[in-house]
Order: sequence, then C-alpha cells, then structure tokens
Amino acid sequence: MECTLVLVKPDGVQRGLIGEIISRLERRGLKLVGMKLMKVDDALARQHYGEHVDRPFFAGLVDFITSSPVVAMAWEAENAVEAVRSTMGQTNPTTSPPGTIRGDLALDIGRNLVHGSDSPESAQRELALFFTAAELVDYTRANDGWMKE
Ligand code: IDP
Ligand code: MG
Repeated sequence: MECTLVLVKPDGVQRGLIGEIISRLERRGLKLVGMKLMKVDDALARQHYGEHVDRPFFAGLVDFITSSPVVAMAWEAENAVEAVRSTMGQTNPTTSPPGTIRGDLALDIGRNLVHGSDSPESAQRELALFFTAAELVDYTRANDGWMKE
C-alpha cells in the first residue's frame, strides 16, 4: 500500500484548519497511519524542500515552514500520492479548482496550507525525514470492505 507525507503548514495550524484538512482526507477514505504536531527546524526545512534550494522563494519558504508548528501526517491508500495531490489542488490556490483544499481555503501561493509529496519516491524520502518506522502504525479499519471492491 502506498503511503504519502502530508503537512498542515503553519498557516493551516494558525488559521484553525487542522481539523478541516484532516477531515477532507479522512472522508475521502485515506487511512491515517502517522501524525504529530511539531516544529520544523532549519535543517529539516532545508532537507525537506531541498529540490527548491535554487529558487528565489526558497529562503522565504524555509522561514515560513519554521515559523510556527506544523502537523505532519502519513496517509495510506492504493494511490495515496495522487489522491492527496488531487484533494489538495494545485500549488497556486488562485487557479486551484473549488472543491480542493487550496481552491476552497487559500489565495496565496506562499500560504497554501498544505504539503503533499509529489511522487512515491518523494513520499518515501519525506516520510523518512518526519517519521521513524516505529511511529507509523499498522492497523486494519473495520470499514475497509466498504471503501474498496
Ligand atoms: P507543491 O507544494 O504544490 O508541491 P512546489 O512546487 O513543490 O509545490 O513548491 C513547494 C512550496 O513552495 C509551495 O507549496 C509553495 O508554498 C512554495 N512556492 C512554490 N512556488 C512559489 C512561488 O512562486 N512563490 C512563493 N512560494 C512558492
Ligand atoms: Mg512539492
């Protein structure tokens, strides 16, 4: 089963949208297998966003993600990466469709509420930055037979 990293970013925590964001992923049917409220330090921020190191927004992005706590989560589904990305919407909230987290709840590309890994490979790398193996919980949900054929 595929697993992906989701962060409720500092703006989502500060705006009281933790529950809203979790709820959308829960209702869609993904399974929560790891979760913690934590501060991201400078080193973790730079590792997590390493692919963007040469972009002009990198310094601001690191400042932002370290500015206030995040909620880090691991969510599982058959195509967890794609399911989370489509629930999140596009990077720029302004062009993100209504019905998505970013399209419904945000307006600014630098304050887009949520992170989701962009590929299964990124997900593996990012999950290892935020969670130990022991922090990911293996369990069965009673309603799984009603979620999947
Ligand atoms: P993603 O979060 O949709 O995967 P990425 O391209 O990976 O988008 O960018 C990581 C984060 O960097 C975005 O979520 C956004 O917060 C920020 N970001 C991306 N592009 C810009 C930009 O042009 N200006 C300011 N911030 C940006
Ligand atoms: Mg990305």
